[in-house]
Amino acid sequence: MANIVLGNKEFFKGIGQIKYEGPQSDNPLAYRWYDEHRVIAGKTMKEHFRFAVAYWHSFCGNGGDPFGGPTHIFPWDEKSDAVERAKDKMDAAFEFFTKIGFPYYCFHDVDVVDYSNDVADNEKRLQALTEYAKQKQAASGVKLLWGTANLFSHRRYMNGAATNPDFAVLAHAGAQVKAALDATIALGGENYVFWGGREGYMTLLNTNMKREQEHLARFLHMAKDYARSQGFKGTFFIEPKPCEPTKHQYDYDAATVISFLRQYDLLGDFKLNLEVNHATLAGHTFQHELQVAVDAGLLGSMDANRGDYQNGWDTDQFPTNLNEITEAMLIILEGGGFQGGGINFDAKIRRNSTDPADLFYAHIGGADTFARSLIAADNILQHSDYKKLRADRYASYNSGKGQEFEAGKLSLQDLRNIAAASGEPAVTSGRQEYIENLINRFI
Ligand code: XLS
Ligand code: NI
Ligand code: NI
Repeated sequence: MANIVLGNKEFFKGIGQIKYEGPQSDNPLAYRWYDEHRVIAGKTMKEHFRFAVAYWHSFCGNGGDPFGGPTHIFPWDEKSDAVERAKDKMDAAFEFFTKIGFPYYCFHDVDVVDYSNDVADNEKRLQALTEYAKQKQAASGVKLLWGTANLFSHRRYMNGAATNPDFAVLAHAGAQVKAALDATIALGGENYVFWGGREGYMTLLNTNMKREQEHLARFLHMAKDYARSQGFKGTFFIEPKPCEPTKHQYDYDAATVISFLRQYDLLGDFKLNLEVNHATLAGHTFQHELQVAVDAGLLGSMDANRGDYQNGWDTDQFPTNLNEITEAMLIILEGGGFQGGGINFDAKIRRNSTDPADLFYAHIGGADTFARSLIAADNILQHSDYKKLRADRYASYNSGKGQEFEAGKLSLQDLRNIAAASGEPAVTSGRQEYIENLINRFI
């Protein structure tokens, strides 16, 4: 990565390549834990995480909220021509990817270039930026972890996209997904994401839920068939979320999505992209969602962020909580890692974080949190009795009648006879506090 400034303009002036300096460093623009070459549990940190920058939060999200307009005024947003403006933004994006040293990025179609209401014109715009991105990828070595289409911001999608009661809207969603798939494939994108932000309802009073879900499944099959016909070999991910912006989103949580994929015969091509703050909105821990996906063999990728304990929104803050991420890394490590995906920072700096350096601090902190948690989780798995404590709780199923039960060799009558003969079972502690202390010992 010799040439850091790839365009003809430098957007993040005064900030160079972010390097690993080790835990003793007091340089806020250095990694203290994320050493991409360090090998943990047989893989480098770079391979474990496959960190990605989210185009939307980092280069489009302008700090606006429901109570006020933009606070982040971007120097790449000045030109009047949409394609020229988009190229400036892409220059800034690749400058950032290169300086932060992440191997991947992710985008929605409309993050890359503004869309009009003209399908053919939008295709041309995205193609122009796809060509530009190809050159930037080749020059920087940065790759596309996944692409997606934004089927939730435009007014036409207010009643849903693939689940819209109006077929004309569904057709527009199809046009957008086709173009986004073409771009993803042309850029060697490794995966393609569907987050159904408006695929749900605001009230059941006006909604035919069964028909809408059937339309969603049909739509996903069409997208998958088209991408495969164009040579796409990657994985499709569904990103669950329970609500926001809809009152109820059909892809509520991991378990709901898995049962949907099974019902509509999509398990062969689709896996899950889990997001921390979506899990907590669904009333689950992130660890719960990870475990559900791992147990089904469907942990594809993750969107990293965190919510806020005091409110119930998708606040998309950068992750900093070592305990939470260590518990997550335990599940990811034991589950064998991500299948095709990586860790996309679907997180945004705060409205009042207005220095260009803030975007760097945020990503550095996120990467260091994961790196430190990976080291802790690996140590817990290798040098503590964490796994044994859990396994021992089930020891009674390893032999004798317990084993016969697991093998399906007992009847309900047998259970009754065993209970009557063996009397009241001994009381056994779950030892939660002991295990919690054990985790803290390694952080
Ligand atoms: C919104 C989602 C979104 C997806 C991509 O809550 O997290 O950003 O990741 O469409
Ligand atoms: Ni989200
Ligand atoms: Ni997300």
